[in-house]
Amino acid sequence: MNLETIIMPYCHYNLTSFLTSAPNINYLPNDLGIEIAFIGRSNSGKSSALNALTNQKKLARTSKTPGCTQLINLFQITEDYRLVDLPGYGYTSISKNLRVTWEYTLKQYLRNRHCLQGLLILMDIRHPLKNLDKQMILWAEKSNLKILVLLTKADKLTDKASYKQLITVRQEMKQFQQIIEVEIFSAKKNIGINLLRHKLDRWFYISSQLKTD
Ligand SMILES: Nc1nc2c(ncn2[C@@H]2O[C@H](COP(=O)(O)OP(=O)(O)OP(=O)(O)O)[C@@H](O)[C@H]2O)c(=O)[nH]1
Ligand SMILES: [Mg+2]
Repeated sequence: MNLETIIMPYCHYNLTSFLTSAPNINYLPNDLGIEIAFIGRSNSGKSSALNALTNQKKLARTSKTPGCTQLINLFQITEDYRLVDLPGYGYTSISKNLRVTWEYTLKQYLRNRHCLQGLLILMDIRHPLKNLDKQMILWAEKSNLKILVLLTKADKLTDKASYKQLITVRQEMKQFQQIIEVEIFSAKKNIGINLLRHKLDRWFYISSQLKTD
């Protein structure tokens, strides 16, 4: 066990509870503490990943119909640590106006929310790295956010095909400035969940240390 493992506080993700919802960034709670957000295309499995992480079936609403999450939903792990479930982007069945407005809201959120420290970018393992995914990575890099890409619904592919996609996406990440980690994930089959918990522990810990310096 290394020193970091000993001193790093462990977050009790299973104690996470709903805090509030906001239609846009003007309605968010005070910009204090530390936030980590789940972002990704509509239907990529953001809300399901949050439920798997917190080991709660119905904390965030999920649906097989894309566009299920329509508000910025905030959940608190502790008073200072929050998880944010964002509506998905790239959902073609809503009006172009609504889509553009939402994409603008996301940009504002990534750019102006100071307590936002990390972004989990979820992509369906069968359709990774669409243009809007790349756009989010570029915005996140501009705001100096920590980034982890999760290739979701890995249970839909064989192990071999999942691994092949993982290698391909890791290779494609080299086009970005920072080193971006990519992992395989499945909320359904509990793949990658402990790894995600460790990653978040680390992000919350590092961010809280930076804030107190
Ligand atoms: N097979 C499989 N299905 C999944 C997994 N994760 C999510 N799903 C399914 O994918 C659909 C969308 O999941 P959500 O978690 O609602 O996706 P979302 O990204 O929050 O969607 P929006 O809120 O609409 O943007 C649901 O039918 C889920 O049951 C997974 O790991 N494996
Ligand atoms: Mg959702």
